[in-house]
Amino acid sequence: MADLSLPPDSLFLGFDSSTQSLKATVLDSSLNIVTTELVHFDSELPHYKTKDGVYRDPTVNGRIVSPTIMWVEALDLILHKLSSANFDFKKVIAVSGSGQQHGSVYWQKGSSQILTSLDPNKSLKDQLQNAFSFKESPIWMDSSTTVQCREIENAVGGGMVLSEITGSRAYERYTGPQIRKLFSTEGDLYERTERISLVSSFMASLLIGDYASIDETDGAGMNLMDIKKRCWSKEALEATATGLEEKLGKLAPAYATAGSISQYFVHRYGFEKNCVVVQWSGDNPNSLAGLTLSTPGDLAISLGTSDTVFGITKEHQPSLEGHVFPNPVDPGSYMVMLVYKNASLTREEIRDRCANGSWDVFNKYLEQTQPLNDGKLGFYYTENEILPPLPVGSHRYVLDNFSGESLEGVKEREVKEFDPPSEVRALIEGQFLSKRAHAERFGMPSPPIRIIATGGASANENILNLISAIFGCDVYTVQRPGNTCYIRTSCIFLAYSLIIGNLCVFLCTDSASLGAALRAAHGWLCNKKGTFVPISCLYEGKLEKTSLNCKLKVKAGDANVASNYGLLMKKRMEIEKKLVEKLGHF
Ligand code: ADP
Ligand code: XUL
Repeated sequence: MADLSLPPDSLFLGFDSSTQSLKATVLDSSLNIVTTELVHFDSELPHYKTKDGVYRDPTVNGRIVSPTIMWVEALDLILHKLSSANFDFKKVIAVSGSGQQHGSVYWQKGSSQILTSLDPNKSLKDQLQNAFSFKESPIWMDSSTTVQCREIENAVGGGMVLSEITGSRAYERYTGPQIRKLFSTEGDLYERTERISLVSSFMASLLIGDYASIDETDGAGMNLMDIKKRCWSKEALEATATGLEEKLGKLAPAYATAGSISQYFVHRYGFEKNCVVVQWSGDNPNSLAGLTLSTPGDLAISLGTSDTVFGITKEHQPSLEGHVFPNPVDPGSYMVMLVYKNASLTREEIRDRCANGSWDVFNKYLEQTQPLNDGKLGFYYTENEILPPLPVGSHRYVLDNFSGESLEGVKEREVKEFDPPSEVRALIEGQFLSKRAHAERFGMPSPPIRIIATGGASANENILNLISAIFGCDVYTVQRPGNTCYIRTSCIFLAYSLIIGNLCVFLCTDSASLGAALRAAHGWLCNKKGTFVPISCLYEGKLEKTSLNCKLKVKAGDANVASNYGLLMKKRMEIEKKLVEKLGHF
């Protein structure tokens, strides 16, 4: 039998360049976590003056960007932190990473030259300061490109046609509409751009000291790639901007090697020169890998800056709702996903307004209120929402005559406010009723066999209990690491956790950087074998002995409760439909 083992004593480094932080997870050859690290943008790089890692432009409705150079500085800082903790970079034989999806970076003409000749005695930041034609990267939270979305859809024959070609209709945050906006409004800067990267391929470019390809999975989040042929779509390119194909470079499969680590990192941090950099991909696709999601009946719910619901399918069925991406670890299947912009930051807003800024008080309110919230339903949007497409605003309703048993005679009445405990429950029930409703509408498993929860808010057991009650199934989370480095890293996380008002956030929940480390090992193996090998070869028969093992957190409860929630969900969707008709931006 072919040897599919990983070299003993080797390490695999995975990053997650997300909205609020850069995280790192290191796996050993038994796929156990040996160390983790984190750079929190707002607090550790305060000179950029970001809030939640971003700038919300007060002058342009919906424009949300991040300073590109901040991500560059964060990479040097996280490696410096690992180095100061005596991390042995020499043992790392492969690196990969996750990027927040859709965000884009614009390399100025001549930057390739800078990238290939980085001086290890100087910081990345000092050398790349002037490498970008646009200094601010549009990110996934941006909603300023509705005009461009409609233009692109119209040019290819409609939203459904675009979804059939690329896996999604046009979405404001998707990279194609973002590029079209910059091309139409700042044509000279667009002209001066020699390469456009996604956050994922951008970070990989820094590591290999050259332009890295966009991977086929994250590439599907651009409205530019033909999802079946996995190449740039001529129609989509033409509908977006001129001269775009050469600025995008070639696509590569997620399991491919982007290149060897550059001399910069060999000299500055002590990496081995033959350490490979495996293609980076999107954070959600890497979470899918890290959660070892392979059963079509399983659903994952990621509760981070965005909330996402995702699963796998064998078929690509075009739809006007949701997204389809190639599965980053299985060329034979797809990843399907729903995305919510009002997620952790909206939960924080209500925690701060109603629960004295404390998750403990927030949780107490969830405990002291009843399932179905006495018929109180809330819609809370602190950012323009993706799903449903509703603008910033809050809407509260009381359902008269609602017992949970039937909708007969039930009428909604709009109200101005709820008491704080009901407000907290209305928020959480509302967020997950919406996820259940849209997941069912999108054809995801109902009820799922199980849900695997991940992301910062999956540390909250009260939220996990509610997910289980609403979906009517068991809820699992990724197991926490148990090793000697745990104490050290937990101190770092403790510091960060105190900053954001919560304990133990990242000890067990970052599946995106975990998935990236796993994909580093997978890419290394594929490279060694010279062909694709199924990722399951890495953990088959020994999953429970690795840090990838999921742990049962909440057992499915009373089926009646889930069925009553089904009725509340139906009513919520009726109200949502009316709100979209009145206020929706499509
Ligand atoms: P991202 O990767 O998108 O930057 P994370 O997955 O790291 O985001 O999640 C960060 C979020 O986790 C914070 O914004 C915070 O609101 C949320 N969070 C952390 N702990 C809790 C908790 N106990 N209850 C609810 N939310 C929490
Ligand atoms: C996915 C999306 C977000 C970002 C967050 O489509 O927009 O989940 O990936 O990092």
